[in-house]
Amino acid sequence: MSIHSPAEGWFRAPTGFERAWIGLALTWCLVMSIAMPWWHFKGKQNSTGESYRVKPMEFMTRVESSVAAGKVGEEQGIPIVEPAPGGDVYLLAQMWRFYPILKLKAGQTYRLHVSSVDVQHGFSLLPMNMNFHVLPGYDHVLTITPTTRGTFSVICNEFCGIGHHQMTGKIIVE
Ligand SMILES: [Cu+2]
Repeated sequence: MSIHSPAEGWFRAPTGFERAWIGLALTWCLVMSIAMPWWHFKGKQNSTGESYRVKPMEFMTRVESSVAAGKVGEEQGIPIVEPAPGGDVYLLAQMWRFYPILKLKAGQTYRLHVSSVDVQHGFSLLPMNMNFHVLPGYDHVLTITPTTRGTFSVICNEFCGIGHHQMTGKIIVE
């Protein structure tokens, strides 16, 4: 609380550069306020927020049956799964790995289900700029259409314990 009120006529309207900067900042605030919701609907990398409750062991069962149905190979003990184009794809995050390795076809659309069986993990697809939370108890469905062929790394970007730095996965697009 101030003891004295400011003298009459203390206010001085901004002029010159100060006025220009306030104008620029205000304009940018408006641009960002419009851009954020616009990008949410327009940006193809955004999740639609489709998710379902699932018990971790139930999700594990679905992952195992997708592996049994679409296994085409193995790499360092981790199965490589080639799911039917247009179908459901399952990716499990678990301390400290992503399971299995996925082999997808460019131009085909898939429903990628991601979930965790233990703690919170992160799904970060490199070198694309895609980041999603992977939470136990939630089956997060990402509708994806790979367009670029190659091998992509999936890394966990949510600190999940001692082996966090080793938690990587792989998606192959042909
Ligand atoms: Cu992690």
